[in-house]
Amino acid sequence: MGKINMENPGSGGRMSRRKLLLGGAATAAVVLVKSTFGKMVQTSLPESSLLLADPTKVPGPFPGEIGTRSEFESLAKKATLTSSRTPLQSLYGTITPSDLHFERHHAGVPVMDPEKYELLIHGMVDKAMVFSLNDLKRFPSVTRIAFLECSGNFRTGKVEMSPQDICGLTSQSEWTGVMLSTLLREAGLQSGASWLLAEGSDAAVMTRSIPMRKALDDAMIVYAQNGEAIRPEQGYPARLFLPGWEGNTSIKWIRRIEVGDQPYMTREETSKYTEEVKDGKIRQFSFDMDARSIITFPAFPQQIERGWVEIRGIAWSGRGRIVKVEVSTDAGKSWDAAGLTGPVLDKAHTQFKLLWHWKGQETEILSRATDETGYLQPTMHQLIAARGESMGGYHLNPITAWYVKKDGQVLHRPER
Ligand SMILES: Nc1nc2c(c(=O)[nH]1)N[C@H]1C(S)=C(S)[C@@H](COP(=O)(O)O)O[C@H]1N2
Ligand SMILES: [Mo]
Repeated sequence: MGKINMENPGSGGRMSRRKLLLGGAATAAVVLVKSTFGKMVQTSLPESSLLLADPTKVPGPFPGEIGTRSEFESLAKKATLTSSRTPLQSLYGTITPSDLHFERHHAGVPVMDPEKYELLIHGMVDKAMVFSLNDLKRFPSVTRIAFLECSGNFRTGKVEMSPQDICGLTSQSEWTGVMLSTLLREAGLQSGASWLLAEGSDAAVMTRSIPMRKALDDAMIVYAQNGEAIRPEQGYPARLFLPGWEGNTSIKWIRRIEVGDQPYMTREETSKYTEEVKDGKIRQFSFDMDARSIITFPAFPQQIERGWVEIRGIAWSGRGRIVKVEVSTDAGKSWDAAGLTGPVLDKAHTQFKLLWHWKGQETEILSRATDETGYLQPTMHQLIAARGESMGGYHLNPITAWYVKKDGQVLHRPER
């Protein structure tokens, strides 16, 4: 058992004190509690004897050095070897807690020493330059809230699928960094410079070609996420961030930018991240993430009760602001405009809500988003009609329906 440091009980004292209170033996407990709606429900409590005491009689733990999530909340990213997904159905508002930001790595997360970090900018520039992390932080900083989404963010096929399973490869953060245009101005662009190559320092040495138009518009080199240094999983100590563009182009652990006059045709933009459209044609450099929405409540695995239900969800577009989200509670026969929670930001997850009085009927609920360009989120049927049956797995943003059973159970309705 550790010692309690009375000079600074917050440091290391916390767990020790808890252990003291527990006397070493923690017991799980099952108790009956009255729910808000008057029903008695059985709840099993986590292994913490602090709960067994009357919280008004026994002081709780000292302040700690790092905050914790309630023991009653079980939030988790669903992880495979190559990606992990944000639990959209368990979140409120639009900011993704940093430890729940989705992850997609092609060769794992490198360990990067911020002291040794360097970003090289060379090629068609007046002078090649190397920036340390500290150099990047000395430039005027920019902070913006925006989503980041993988272009492979769509799965379907089973009824037991949550928003996390269907489209958990999108997350939103407040990003801070320096505009890429600031760094390019520093290096001096030569005439004819129209593309650049961005390269990561992971084992995949991920590379993508980026048009100069985007680089000079809203591209950022970000070093902070939600108020702290960017997380290793998100590209610590610095990554490229291209608001609204397919996640793959936002090169993490960025170490090199080469300026040129044509695309570099890297592996990730020829064999991958290119989709079949129609008649043997393929679409390359399909950067923009199309407008999309999903109802995150009610959704699988939630269950609803009769009466008022606040339908909630998120909508987003890589082309600008969301201007409208419509919700149908009768399987698409009629649509109602949902309320948008402001401020409605450019290229950002936007929350929508609609009050619904559910009388216990079996039905389907759906949402569809419209962005400021007038683009309306399509059905799967429309996507297939436009691109053909053999379209690949990228840039799929179909309207997602939830099937509400008579008993209030909510299931995914796979696209037909
Ligand atoms: N260096 C590097 N950058 C990368 C990747 C990678 O594997 N290596 N994955 C890309 C892909 S496919 C996506 S969707 C996003 C994921 O970013 P995140 O893990 O921060 O959510 O990073 C992109 N940038
Ligand atoms: Mo991705």
